[in-house]
Amino acid sequence: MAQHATQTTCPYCGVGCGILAAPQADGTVAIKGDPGHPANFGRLCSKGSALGETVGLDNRLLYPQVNGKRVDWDNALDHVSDRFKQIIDQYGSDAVAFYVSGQLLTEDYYMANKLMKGFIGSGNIETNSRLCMSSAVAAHKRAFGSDSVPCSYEDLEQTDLLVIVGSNTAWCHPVLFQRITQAKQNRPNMKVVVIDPRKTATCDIADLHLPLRPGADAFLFNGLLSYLKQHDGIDWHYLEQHVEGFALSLDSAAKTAANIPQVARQTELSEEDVARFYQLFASTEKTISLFSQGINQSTSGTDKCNAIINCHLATGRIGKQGMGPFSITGQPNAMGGREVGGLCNQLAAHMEIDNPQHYNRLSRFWDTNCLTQTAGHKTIEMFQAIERGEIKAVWIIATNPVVSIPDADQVKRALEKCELVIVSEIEKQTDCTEFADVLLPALGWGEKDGTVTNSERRISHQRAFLPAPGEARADWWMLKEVGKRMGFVKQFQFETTVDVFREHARLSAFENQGQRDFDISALANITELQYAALQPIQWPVTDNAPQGTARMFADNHFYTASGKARMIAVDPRYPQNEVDDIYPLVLNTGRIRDQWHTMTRTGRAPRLNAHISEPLIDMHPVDAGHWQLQNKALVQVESKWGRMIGRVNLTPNQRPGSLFIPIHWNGQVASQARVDTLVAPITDPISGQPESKHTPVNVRPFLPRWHAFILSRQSLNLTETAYWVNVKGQQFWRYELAGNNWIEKPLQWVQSMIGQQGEWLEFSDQRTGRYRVANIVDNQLQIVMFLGPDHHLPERGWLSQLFSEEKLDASARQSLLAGRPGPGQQDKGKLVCACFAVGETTIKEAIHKGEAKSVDEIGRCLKAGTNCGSCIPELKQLLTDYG
Ligand SMILES: Nc1nc2c(c(=O)[nH]1)N[C@H]1C(S)=C(S)[C@@H](COP(=O)(O)OP(=O)(O)OC[C@H]3O[C@@H](n4cnc5c(=O)[nH]c(N)nc54)[C@H](O)[C@@H]3O)O[C@H]1N2
Ligand SMILES: Nc1nc2c(c(=O)[nH]1)N[C@H]1C(S)=C(S)[C@@H](COP(=O)(O)OP(=O)(O)OC[C@H]3O[C@@H](n4cnc5c(=O)[nH]c(N)nc54)[C@H](O)[C@@H]3O)O[C@H]1N2
Ligand code: SF4
Ligand SMILES: [Mo]
Repeated sequence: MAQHATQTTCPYCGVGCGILAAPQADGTVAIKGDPGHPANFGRLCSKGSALGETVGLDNRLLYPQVNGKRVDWDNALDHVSDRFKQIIDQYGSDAVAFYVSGQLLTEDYYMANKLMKGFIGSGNIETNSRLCMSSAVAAHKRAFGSDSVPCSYEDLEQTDLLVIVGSNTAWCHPVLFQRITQAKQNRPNMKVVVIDPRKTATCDIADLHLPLRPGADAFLFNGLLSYLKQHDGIDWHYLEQHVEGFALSLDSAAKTAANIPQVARQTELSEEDVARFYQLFASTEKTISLFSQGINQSTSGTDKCNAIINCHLATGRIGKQGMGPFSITGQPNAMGGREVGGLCNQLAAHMEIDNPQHYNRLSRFWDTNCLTQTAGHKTIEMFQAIERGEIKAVWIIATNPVVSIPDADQVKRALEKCELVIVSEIEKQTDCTEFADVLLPALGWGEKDGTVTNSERRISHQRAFLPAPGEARADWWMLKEVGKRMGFVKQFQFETTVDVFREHARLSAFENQGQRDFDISALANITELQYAALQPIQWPVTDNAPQGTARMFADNHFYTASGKARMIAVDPRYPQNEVDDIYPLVLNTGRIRDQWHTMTRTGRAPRLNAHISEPLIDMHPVDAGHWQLQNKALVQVESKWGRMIGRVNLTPNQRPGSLFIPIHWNGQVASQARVDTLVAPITDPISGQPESKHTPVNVRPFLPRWHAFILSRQSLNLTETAYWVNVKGQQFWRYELAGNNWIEKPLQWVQSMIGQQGEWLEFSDQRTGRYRVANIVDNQLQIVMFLGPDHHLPERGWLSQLFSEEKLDASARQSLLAGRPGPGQQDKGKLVCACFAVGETTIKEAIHKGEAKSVDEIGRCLKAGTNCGSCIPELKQLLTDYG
């Protein structure tokens, strides 16, 4: 494989793993971790490992379309630029907008920002990073005068105390989690504290888990600051030399979170736990606080980030090996988006709209006289302005806002109303393309070429190894073509990605002289060959640091006017919307191990769909008792903004009083499972980031007249029933269904979908309303359906396995309509290890038999956990529960 493999990067999370990808003769792609990449050193998680299953062309958007008709590129691009010009002439430049994404390559992103801010002359470019990183960005700027992430991944391995707050690293940054786990094994004195209302897989390595009251983090960190002051934990020398604002911040902490008993009440933690955390922090010099969406996605997210950063400044724990506040980015190029100024209130290369010097400098560099003078609408406001008709055209690129923006039905209304919706996509049909007047086919991962920057500021090259399918083109190419057609020929004269990258690098260097943190001047004259061979490198990359920079602020110089960092006085607040009698539960949302965002790509990979297959509502058993909900029953969840239906999963890991629902299910794969229809469109006043982790909701059982599931070798069109979910499996499709219109003749119904050929096995019990049917052709299972009046249907695991069997044996046939394996047959149970398809039952059996007493032994006898390692926390849990 090695000689044909292309060195590239994973298109999913901000860890930014290097990948070796080798297309095979049979059309598949062999995927391996790149041993030479400093983010992963050869490791990959379950999602990265399954990339080969996602590159197929079914449902790919291959040709441009205008108003539902296929057109050629010239037509499509002329249409876009003509309509933009018309709208701008009539209503001004703020009547158009771009909504883009941290999954664009830096070159795409640079182009989008240049066109909108520099030449259309509006601030109306937003990115999904508003929903993701904007609180951290705002906090960095307040504290450091620049949006700089100080640390490196290496620091995570070298630290003595890792505080993981509002991050489920085990599932969301799995390779980094493996590196941390390994470091902890190598140095058992290293301590890990996890701060999260839920007990997550990340708690697997926690010495201390603080399941705090949702939204209470700023109380906890202000309390920590008070504690440090009271216990001689402050580095006064560092403060006096390098920090401003500390007196006010310490005051504010003392006023709002004075002592441990008070903090324990505010956070609903035990005094012992709070004290243990504070003692650990106070006594450990090498400390990192790693934070993510549990902190950022909040109406006080910026303050929460600063409350964390304050504790690092107060102790001087920044800019040194193994220490610092570490905001971890989510998307593969969230960091690159920040470099190019993708948010509506930034300029490119870490410059500011309201800084006259920056404004003037960028105008000269871009050779423009219409650089936007004002920030545009932030994401939530942008879609509200679209609904009001103020914004008349929007170009959506590499993001799926109908699924991912809070108050998602509002986004639907806005797009329905919008005069001109342009969508650049790789998929033919998404919740968003349904609203498109113009569809532009983009190159996807493996086909496109450019750079991305990961969480540790490391720029890596993402390289193409597949041909462009159909007429798909790169996102940057579409943007520059529209720019040229709008009359900016000279400024959009780019031939290749390296041209774009070079301009981006030159801009970072332009009149910089150490004033701006983002500086990759050493790459400003990069040649095509050098770009093609570019190896991963951390910015700043300058003449002084030609090999890049692992750690920022090592010289204690910050990018503020005084050169000092700032502590920010934080007045902690609870979430804006609290529970009440009508909406008594807190809805928390986030991610699961094997799906990526709105599932358009991971949903293609059967092995990623097997871990958690249905829209899931995690709930504590105490709450379930109160609302009389049974495990695995269908439940309707409702907020002031919308409702959804999913399957309840009872778990003691959940905090009583709060639900957790994943963000992934979209309207193409499930009837009513877009969780963002429920989420409140309220935002942090500073960052504009929505409060996606805290919406008051209520629950009630969803009680249709019948429940069913169908497993079918061929795909079916089943989107008519009150509840439906479809899932792609290994050689089958799975349909979860429930409805109110009774199915009178179930056999005929099934036969109307797949025909009557072959052998039909049926079981029917009129009295209980239970019905089962299976169809076998040439000794192979074609379809099986279980139907009943309630959700008590057999597990789907064993039946699913039968689709991979060449021939059904006699005992499988006999047990088919029982839905359970007969003697001599094996049910693997719920999938745990995605790489080797090892199920829970198999693992439990090995544990019972004494064959597997440790994760290593499970690996030795079943292979589970030995490839990507993403399931290791679950293996450990099984060992604890059944060992
Ligand atoms: N598998 C997978 N990995 C991904 C992604 C994916 O879609 N799937 N997406 C990527 C992206 S874009 C991002 S941004 C990252 C996100 O990565 P994370 O931020 O780690 O993921 P989330 O699950 O959104 O939320 C993290 C945790 O915050 C907790 N939380 C909720 N409320 C609070 C609170 O008040 N305080 C504290 N301390 N914690 C709270 C939640 O319970 C949750 O466990 O993941 C990236 N990685
Ligand atoms: N309630 C709640 N909502 C959330 C979150 C949460 O935690 N809770 N998290 C938020 C966060 S942190 C994020 S980052 C967002 C993510 O939300 P989105 O950005 O909306 O999610 P994706 O599914 O990644 O959307 C990317 C789209 O681009 C398409 N695509 C893929 N590659 C390319 C390409 O190369 N070019 C083009 N043009 N298109 C491409 C994909 O098919 C897909 O439709 O969700 C946010 N929404
Ligand atoms: S941790 Fe997984 S999803 Fe993230 S970059 Fe690495 S392989 Fe991709
Ligand atoms: Mo994100």
